[in-house]
Amino acid sequence: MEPRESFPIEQVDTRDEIRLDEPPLYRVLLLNDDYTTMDFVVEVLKSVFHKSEAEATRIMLNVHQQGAGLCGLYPLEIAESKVDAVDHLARENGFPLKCTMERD
Ligand code: TYC
Repeated sequence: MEPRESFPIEQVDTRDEIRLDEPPLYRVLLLNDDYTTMDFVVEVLKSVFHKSEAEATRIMLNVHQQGAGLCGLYPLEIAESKVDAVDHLARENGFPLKCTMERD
């Protein structure tokens, strides 16, 4: 191991930083389909992801056009609960809407 130079008090050595205090984040994505109504997707984005009407509409249209779209970045358990909430709402309302998550 190379000895390290010392740093003045106001500087921080971040060369080997291990972010113990920051949990990994997960991207929660909505997937497009041909049957779920646009209004329902906007309602889901507002109620589950706390988006404004304008932002929810923007995300919904992006998913509709691109096939999938980002709803947000969350720690594991919050991401899982969002995916579950979308699943339950979709089933309850008879829509095939799918929501997935992946490590950021
Ligand atoms: N493609 C759907 C329609 O034309 C709308 C839609 C948008 C569905 C986003 C799912 O995640 C979705 N009614």
